[in-house]
Parts: sequence; C-alpha cells; structure tokens
Amino acid sequence: MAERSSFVVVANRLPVDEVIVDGERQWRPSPGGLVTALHPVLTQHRGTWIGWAGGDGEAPEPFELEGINIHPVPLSAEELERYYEGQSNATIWPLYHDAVETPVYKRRWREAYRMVNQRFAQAAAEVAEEGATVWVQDYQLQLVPAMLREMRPDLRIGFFLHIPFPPIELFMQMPFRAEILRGLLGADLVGFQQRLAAQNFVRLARHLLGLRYEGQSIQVDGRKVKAGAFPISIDTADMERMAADPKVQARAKEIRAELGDPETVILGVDRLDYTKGIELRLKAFRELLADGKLKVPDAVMVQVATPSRERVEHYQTLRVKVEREVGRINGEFGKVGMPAVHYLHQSYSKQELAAMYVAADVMMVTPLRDGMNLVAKEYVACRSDRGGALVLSEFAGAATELRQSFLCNPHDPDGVKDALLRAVAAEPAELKRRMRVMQRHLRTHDVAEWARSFLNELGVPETDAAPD
Ligand code: ADQ
Repeated sequence: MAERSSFVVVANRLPVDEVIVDGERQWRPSPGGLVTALHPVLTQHRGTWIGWAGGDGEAPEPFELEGINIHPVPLSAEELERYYEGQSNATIWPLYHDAVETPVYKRRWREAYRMVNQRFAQAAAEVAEEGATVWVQDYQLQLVPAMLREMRPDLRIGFFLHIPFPPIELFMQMPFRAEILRGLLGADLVGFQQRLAAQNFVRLARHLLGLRYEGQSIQVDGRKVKAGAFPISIDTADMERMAADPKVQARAKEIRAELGDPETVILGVDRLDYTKGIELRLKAFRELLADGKLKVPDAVMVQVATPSRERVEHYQTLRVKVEREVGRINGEFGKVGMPAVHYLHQSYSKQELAAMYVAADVMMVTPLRDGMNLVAKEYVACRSDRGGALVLSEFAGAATELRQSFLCNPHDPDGVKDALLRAVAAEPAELKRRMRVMQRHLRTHDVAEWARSFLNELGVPETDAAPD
C-alpha cells in the first residue's frame, strides 16, 4: 500500500521523465516551475504527487524521488485519445480560450474524462492522511474536487486553473456544464490567473446553479467556496542566475553571429498552439517587410515553435498554416544564406532558451488568449543588461502585471505592426526604464510567492511554501 501524506498534489502529469540507462528504466525530475515552487512544501510534509507518467497501459509502482512520493496513475491508449486529446484538448482547451478554434463535443470523450477524473480522485483519497491538504491542478481534472470530497469530506481541497476561465456565454456551450461547475465547487478554494476569471466563475455559479455569493465567496450546501486570483510566475532568481552565466552570455553572442549579426533580432517562443498568435505575428512581420519598414538582413525573426499535441487535428492544421507562412516570407524576402525567418520546430534546454532571450532585441508574445504566459516573464527576467523590448498581447494574463511592455491587441494587425515598430525604434534609455520596473515586479512576485499565497488562502498551517 502507498505511503500516506498530509500534502498531496494531483496533476495530469507527474514531474518526472523516464530515461533509459544501460537498458534499465530510471526516473529523473523534469524541470518545471510548478515542481520548483512546490518542492519545499512537498518535502516538508513527505508529500505525494499523483499524475500520469507518460506512455499507455500499466502504470509504474509508486516510488520516491528527491523526497517526494511519486504516485503514477495509468491511462490506456483509448483514454489518452478520449480524455486527454479529446475532452481536454479539443473541447475544454479551445472553449476556455475564447473558442478561437471551434470546440468539438463528443459523448464518449466526456465519459472517458469522467472515468479518468474518478481514477485520479480515488488515488488521492487513498494516499491522503486524515485532514490532509490536496491541491488539484488544471483543466484536465475539474471533476476531481467534488469526487474527492464525496469520498473524503475530511480533506482540505484546493484547485488551480492554469488557463483562462471563460465568460458565462461561452461556458454555457459545454454539454455537461453543470457537472464541471459542481466538480470545481467541491474545492474549498478555486484559484485563477486573473481576477476577471474568478468573477466569471462566481457569476456562473449563480447563473447556472442559483448559488448565492458574497464578494468572491460562494455558498454551496452549507459550505463556503472561495474563488480568487493567484497569478502564477517563474523562479525569477534562478532565471536571472542562468542568464547571467558567462556560458549563456557567450552563447547569446554566438547566436547573434550565427544570424549574421543583424541590427534587430525579433524572437518568438511558444508551444505550437493556435492560441499563441504565431500566424498573426508572422503576418505582421511579412507586412512590415513588404512596406519596407523592416529589411532583411538588418532585421531577422527567429520563431521557436515547440511540438505540441501533434495528434489533435487543430494542431496539425496550424502546423501546415505556420509552415506555409514561413515559406512564403522566406520565398519573398529571404536571400541566399539569409532567411528572413528562422523557424525551429524543436525543444530546447532552459539554458539555450535563456541564450535566445539574451540575444533577442524584441520578444514577441502575441497570444489571442493566454492564462498567463511564462515566456514573457522569462524574457524580462533574463535581461539583466536591461536591454530588449517586450511586445505583449493584452489578452495574455501577463499583461496585467507587465504594464511597461509594448502592449498590443493581437486581433488588430495594424496595432501589432505598430507595437513592433515602436519596440524596434525605442531608445535604449526608455527600454532600460521599462525593464527595470518589470524586473522589480518579478523579483517579488515569483512562483514561490504564488504557491505561498494560494496555500495561505487555503489555510494550510505551515505556509513556508519556499524558503527565501
Ligand atoms: P503554456 O501554454 O505551455 O502554459 P507558457 O506559460 O508560455 O505556456 O509556458 C511555456 C513554458 O514552456 C515556458 O516555461 C517556456 O520556457 C517553455 N518552452 C517553450 N518552448 C520551449 C522549447 N522549444 N523548449 C523548451 N522549453 C520551451 C499553460 C498556460 C499558460 C500559463 C502556464 C502556467 O497556457 O497561460 O502561463 O500554463 O500556468
């Protein structure tokens, strides 16, 4: 039987990667903001992380890694297709992102989602000690809080949604909308990236279930469910340290040289996802080249598009469109040995990404809708030289905090072009001033502070989520 814990994290993925060493399976921690932030709390409480280990079929036995109990949950190939690619990524993901792609609704996906959520809830019920705290993460597991409360009313349950929560009009499209809402209301605290999302949630509770609320607190079956905004962040100090490393600095220079030492390097770094606004960014760049406002080789663009959800149809279509646009721009404006856009459909280490951030004069983050967007924050944290300009969509959660960026409306191509040109032309003194304010903000609002404030609000007694 698995060891019991007083602090349990439930997330779709485990924070580990499988590696094969000498033909033998081993696990190593996968780097990520969430696990960095929660590591101190998890080790303090001999905590357990419940999640999927990747792969289909039987799950590995629970094991311990760096002081955390790892509790794998199995997913079959069919469940992966229905619960993960289907209901999570072809229904909920587009619906919660303003339906920028049309959500697909299928009964058998919903059934799989229910079944898998039940499995995660069951696992949490088994490993949680009497009165333990369980923190459920993200849109794949919205039914877990209520399922868990039903089995274990003694638990303190938190839920955090990493993506936006849509306005009532959109949410009402969802076929099993009341079940999802009741699922979330099983938590004691439901956290969102933005105040607006929390407001959407409490209003929805009244609209759909007739529940009363006061401020951000909803009355449900004699309980109080709190909603609130807890904007997630990055490990700022770690990112700053990494970018300041002489190896990373040297690599940044090398990248610029490899690009032909242009005057202006414009960078985009995103998962290849239709919410990220990659196409519109490329189009803005193409139009500026066509207008003669930017010229190759003085200005070049680097677009990193990390492979993502490649079996979901929306993503396959997007890849074709993006690659066609890159081909078009390079065909029209590139020269021999000098492409206008360097397109990289690859994953990179954090060090290499940091070097790219240091090398870029302008960072373009132009999602049509984004819960937060950590790339924007990473770029700012990497610029200890206080150089560089951030062009940021108003529709990214990060825009609420990074007010000194060059904000734009990604739905307005002229607005995007204008913001990009202003960023390219800005004086170094102005860029420094903007960077300084944003960096100061990120130093106090890092991912440890995010975890601490959520757990504090949830009432976890020991809230030294991460020591300073
Ligand atoms: P994502 O949609 O994945 O996250 P984002 O917040 O930008 O978006 O995080 C992406 C992360 O992946 C960044 O840390 C970035 O450095 C990394 N990354 C991107 N491309 C990479 C590459 N080629 N190689 C290696 N690493 C790469 C979801 C929500 C966001 C929310 C986060 C956290 O959609 O809105 O900010 O969760 O809550």
